[in-house]
Amino acid sequence: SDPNLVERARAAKAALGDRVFILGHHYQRDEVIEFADVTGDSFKLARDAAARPEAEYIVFCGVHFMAESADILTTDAQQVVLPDLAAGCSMADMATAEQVAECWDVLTDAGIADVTVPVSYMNSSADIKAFTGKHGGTICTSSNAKRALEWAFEEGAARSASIEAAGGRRVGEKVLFLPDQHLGRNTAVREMGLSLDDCVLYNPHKPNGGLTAEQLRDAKMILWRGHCSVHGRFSLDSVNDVRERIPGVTVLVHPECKHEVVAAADMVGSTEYIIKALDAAEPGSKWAIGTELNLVRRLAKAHPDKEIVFLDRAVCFCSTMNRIDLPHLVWALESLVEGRVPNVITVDPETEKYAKAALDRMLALP
Ligand code: CIZ
Ligand code: SF4
Repeated sequence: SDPNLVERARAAKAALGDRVFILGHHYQRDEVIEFADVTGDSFKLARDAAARPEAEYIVFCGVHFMAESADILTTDAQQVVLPDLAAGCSMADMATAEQVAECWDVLTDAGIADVTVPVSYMNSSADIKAFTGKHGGTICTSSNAKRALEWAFEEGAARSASIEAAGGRRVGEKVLFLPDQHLGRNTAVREMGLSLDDCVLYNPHKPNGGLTAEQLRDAKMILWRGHCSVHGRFSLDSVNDVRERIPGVTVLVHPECKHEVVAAADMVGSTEYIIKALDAAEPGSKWAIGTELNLVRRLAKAHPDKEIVFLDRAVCFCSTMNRIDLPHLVWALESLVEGRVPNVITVDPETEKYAKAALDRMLALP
């Protein structure tokens, strides 16, 4: 990268000292990661930011929903800066507050809202987290999705039992999983022993989600029709192809991948899990990794004694993550040095209150 920009970033960071704390998501470019005080997945970063109350400015090198979570978990005095406001997340954008409110009306009409517990993936807007908190649900990450689902089904069963005790008709408990259908389906089927038929797909672009009231009543998992445009691109062909190219390869994928990809892989886990697995891997071992390309390339560089390849032949960056580049970071830092706070991400107090309730529920999971 441009040595002049590297120099300017260094100078601005030094001028700000402890007043600024720079967070770098694992999927960020190397030129940005170089300036991060900590790296991590979205949840770890939000917690790291909360552990630095003395930092006035949190510069979040990641995407919009992550900056929102950092704002929710940090003090009111701290300001969260997103170096490019166009750094959104296509998955988070697939569930809007209006669509989710409409879905809840559909579940209410089908007579199942009372026994449905929402579980929302960290990769969702603050509005969706607030919806989840309002309806007594929880947030989950790709590391604790199983525990979140176990809790939610127990919670739903308790709600169902109390309706029955009050003389109502018994309806089986359900989870509404937002917004990533793949994480929801993979966790339900791989880790909870549910079948694919226990899951239905709610399509927010169709009347009643494209489902009949009967389908909704019979379902155990109601999956929102959202997905990650990056992880969703890996296919069964990518897995078969890499096994042919590299005999003995271990295929390790993120649970945001499609069910058939996860079913064909050898190992499945979050970004933090992937990083740890490669740290622990034997020298000479061969790996094909199904997650974002910046991270895979960085891991390949960090482990020259292992053969680490990207799962697909085509390149597959997260285009919105990549919007945060060195020029944007320099601009944000130099603005702060000049006393202007650019691109502040704030969540309104009402939304924050309910979103925090859902996040706290996750933190209290057994
Ligand atoms: O796919 C993503 O954006 C991930 C894994 C985010 C995160 O860190 O939770
Ligand atoms: Fe969103 Fe996928 Fe990009 Fe993550 S990798 S920020 S889920 S689009």
